[in-house]
Amino acid sequence: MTTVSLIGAPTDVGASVRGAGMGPDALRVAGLAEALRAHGFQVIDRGNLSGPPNPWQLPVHGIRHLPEVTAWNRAVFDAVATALAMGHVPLLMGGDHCLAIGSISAVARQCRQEQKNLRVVWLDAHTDVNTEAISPSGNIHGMPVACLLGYGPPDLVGWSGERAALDAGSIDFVGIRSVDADEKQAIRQLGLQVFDMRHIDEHGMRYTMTEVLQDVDENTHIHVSFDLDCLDPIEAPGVGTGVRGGPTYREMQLCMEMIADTGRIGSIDVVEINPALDVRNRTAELAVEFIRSLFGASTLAR
Ligand code: B3U
Ligand code: MN
Ligand code: MN
Repeated sequence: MTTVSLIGAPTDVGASVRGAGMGPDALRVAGLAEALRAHGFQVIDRGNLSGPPNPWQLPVHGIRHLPEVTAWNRAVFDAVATALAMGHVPLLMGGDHCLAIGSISAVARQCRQEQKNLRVVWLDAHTDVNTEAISPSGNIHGMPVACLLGYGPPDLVGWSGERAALDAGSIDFVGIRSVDADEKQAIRQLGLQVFDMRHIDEHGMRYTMTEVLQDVDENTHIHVSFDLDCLDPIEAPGVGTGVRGGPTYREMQLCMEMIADTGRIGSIDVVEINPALDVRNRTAELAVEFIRSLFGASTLAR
């Protein structure tokens, strides 16, 4: 039986808006563990990690809160690595998206040890591929992909054991509609695979996900990094940096169901839920529905 390890990281040190630190409890209140248990999984809630408070300071050399972000990611890296070593599926409950640095670095290290192919599916309105040199804000939740590709402050690079935890070909972005000017150039230079909203409008979510998942085989570990601002803010108002024009509820359900159909989901981040901006915990409840689908709970399944 698959065991899912829930890991709470209650912090917003990488974000532009306060509030994402309440995400783990919002997911608990929305019934995440119960939903997965009802679907036949063993679920262990590891509680919340601890780390430094948010000092709410201005950027230093183009980057905000580097020591705090580093400390939180260290805790996440260790917790995710422990869960993976036990054969569990770690589900990181953020927290803001800077935490994907620790989580995906641990996943990449484990995949290398097990000689598995890692495929990261980055569901987001943003590509998060800024560096301290080009970020317009200095917020590290806009930089995790760059750090994972080997570009970023030395403190946040190389945790997987290699300079780059990921190569550009092993990450696919879905739902993108907000990219900064210099980020666009970085995307082109790196050759990243970005399935933006225009692509989804023109080809549909079904075809898009067929492209994303085309080279998944029995030796693939899929990591889903799910930023709730991927969804249209009409559906998911509880996020700090919502952007109009995202996937609908139905499109996101299909995206999750198609990932589930591969049977290769190995680890997940659920980040950027901001209960301070939400309406009656709707965004956390939505996240729980989508995670159920990601674990295979489509309407007529089983
Ligand atoms: N690209 C902008 C905004 C942003 C990125 N990720 C989020 N917002 N959530 C930045 O600050 O890097
Ligand atoms: Mn993000
Ligand atoms: Mn985002």
